[in-house]
Amino acid sequence: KRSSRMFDFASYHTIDEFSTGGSNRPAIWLDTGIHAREWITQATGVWTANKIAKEYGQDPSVTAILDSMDIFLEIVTNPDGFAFTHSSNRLWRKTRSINAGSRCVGVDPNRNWDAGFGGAGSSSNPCSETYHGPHAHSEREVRAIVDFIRAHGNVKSVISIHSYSQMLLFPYGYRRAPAPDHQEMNELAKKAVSDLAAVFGTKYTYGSIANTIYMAGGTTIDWAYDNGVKYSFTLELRDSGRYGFLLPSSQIVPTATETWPALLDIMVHVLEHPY
Ligand code: PAY
Ligand code: ZN
Repeated sequence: KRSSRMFDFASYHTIDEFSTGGSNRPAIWLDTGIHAREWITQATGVWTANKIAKEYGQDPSVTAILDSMDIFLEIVTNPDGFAFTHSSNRLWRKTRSINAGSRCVGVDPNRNWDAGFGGAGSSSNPCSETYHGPHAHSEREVRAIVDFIRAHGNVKSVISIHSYSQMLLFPYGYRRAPAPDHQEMNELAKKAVSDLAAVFGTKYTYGSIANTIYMAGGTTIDWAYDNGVKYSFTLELRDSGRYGFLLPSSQIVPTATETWPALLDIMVHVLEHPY
């Protein structure tokens, strides 16, 4: 079953749901494109949607996953920002919110979550690329996911897909101290990046956000983790800086193809480690 749900917000949010039945099964949440300019991520989301649908009943892991869990995938997580990267500024990152008292537009939707909100690596300046917003969950794009995950109540994994830097990251971003599940996440990440590299040799680093890329307060996966979603990861897809956000379209299929085994490793681990 592939259905979409419309949320009644000014920007509408479409979520692909992959489910073979049951009611409120344990679920995996995937999002791409929360940062508008990270075009390889929305493209990878589309490829991945097709892959999930195609492999059910073919690939034993996908079949096992969908026989007992549901997958939710939001591809264009920042629709207003994405439209703006097409119409006006290819490198737009944030939402398109009007900021009271400022001429600058937009909030960083990966600094807007209620986990270390306003902390290191976020800015209170509306003109900054990492502006955290007036309060946690001020952005409709963020609030929609918060409400969805809370209402669902059985989300076991959140995977938020960004680019670029070639990294597999996990909590925390808002503090340097290791998360309680650090060791398990580290081992899973190690396996996932090794299976990713096995496809075309693309090298990923892995570790906590704070210790691998930089400190960042108010990120998606820190909120998910602190709200009971144990398996919370962020992928930073290709490349490592040569083209950055302007990754050539010839790399879309290779990027999505190599990312798939890493996603599958995480999803299989979630299936095999119920909690
Ligand atoms: O993905 O949660 C994460 C790590 C922090 C990201 C962030 O700053 O929100 C990392 C950047 C991103 O994907 O937005 C990295 C890219 C290259 C950037 O814009 O600096
Ligand atoms: Zn990003």
